[in-house]
Amino acid sequence: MKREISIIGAPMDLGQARRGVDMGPSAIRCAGLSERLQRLGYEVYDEGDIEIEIRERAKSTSSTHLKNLEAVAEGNQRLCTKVQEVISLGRFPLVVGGDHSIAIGTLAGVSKRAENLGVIWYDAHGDLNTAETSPSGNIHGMPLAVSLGMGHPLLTNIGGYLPKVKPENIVIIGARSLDIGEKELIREKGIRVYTMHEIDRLGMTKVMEEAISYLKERTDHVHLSLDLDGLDPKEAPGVGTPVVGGISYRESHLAMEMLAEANFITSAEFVEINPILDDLNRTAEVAVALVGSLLGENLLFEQKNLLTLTSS
Ligand code: HAR
Ligand code: MN
Ligand code: MN
Ligand code: MN
Repeated sequence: MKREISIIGAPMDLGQARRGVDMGPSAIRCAGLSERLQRLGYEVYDEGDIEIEIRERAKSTSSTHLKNLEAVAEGNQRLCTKVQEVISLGRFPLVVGGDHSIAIGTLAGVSKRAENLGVIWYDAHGDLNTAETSPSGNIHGMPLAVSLGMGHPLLTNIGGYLPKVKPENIVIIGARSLDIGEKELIREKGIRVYTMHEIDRLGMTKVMEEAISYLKERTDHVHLSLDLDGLDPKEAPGVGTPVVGGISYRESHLAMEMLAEANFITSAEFVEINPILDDLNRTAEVAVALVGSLLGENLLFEQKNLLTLTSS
């Protein structure tokens, strides 16, 4: 039984405009990520950071309003390759960011082995914009659309195939800021979304029960993409695009613990941690605590609930 995890840092800040999110991988390491996982009994390999161009050299060269398009695409291709390498070694890929545009590379890397990749998108946003619908030109608002095969070919073709995920295999949790084009796409494609309304109404327990059984029925691997802005900014302030009225710290732990119990997550990423917008290193600490819960930490049964991590 493999219990090996590879941490991959993706210090990407080119998918959005604010400085500092490229320091996310460092912040999350400072918050004790490896140690936390080692204490749980995993074999942890820190793969270091993939190379990302610095902002000062990354301006788009082609005629597009997508910011830093080529540099975002190159970084994501490298991330895709690294994720595939880790998977081929039988290890669980845990990607830490970096802005959410890195999900393009992560999903390209993890979906290759899957017939039916499932994706849990834990986020205040849908990240379902295309070049046509994006209000900002920020690629971190687009990775889920790109993974559906919609968007600029430099992004959709990463990994050499498309699409990476089918709309019916996606569950979005925590949405409370969706653009008009994103809402249209959700309706048109029939993407399952639990907005804050459903979380308030049903409670996180029911939301997670439904999400888990929905994905268990139709997918063979499940990736968790957790944007820290899915949480309420009172509890996770170090993010570039905070939206009030978010998921609580406790609800998020519950969600992660239920995923650990379901034992079906085969890759994960934690993104949008920006230490220069943070209250000390609080948001990275929240991320590390959530990773712990996701990977089986439980106060009473610490060693009993480890994911089997039977991948490939
Ligand atoms: N929807 C907006 C846009 O496309 C905002 C995206 C916000 N950013 C994120 N993604 N953090 O989850 O620009
Ligand atoms: Mn940078
Ligand atoms: Mn996001
Ligand atoms: Mn977000």
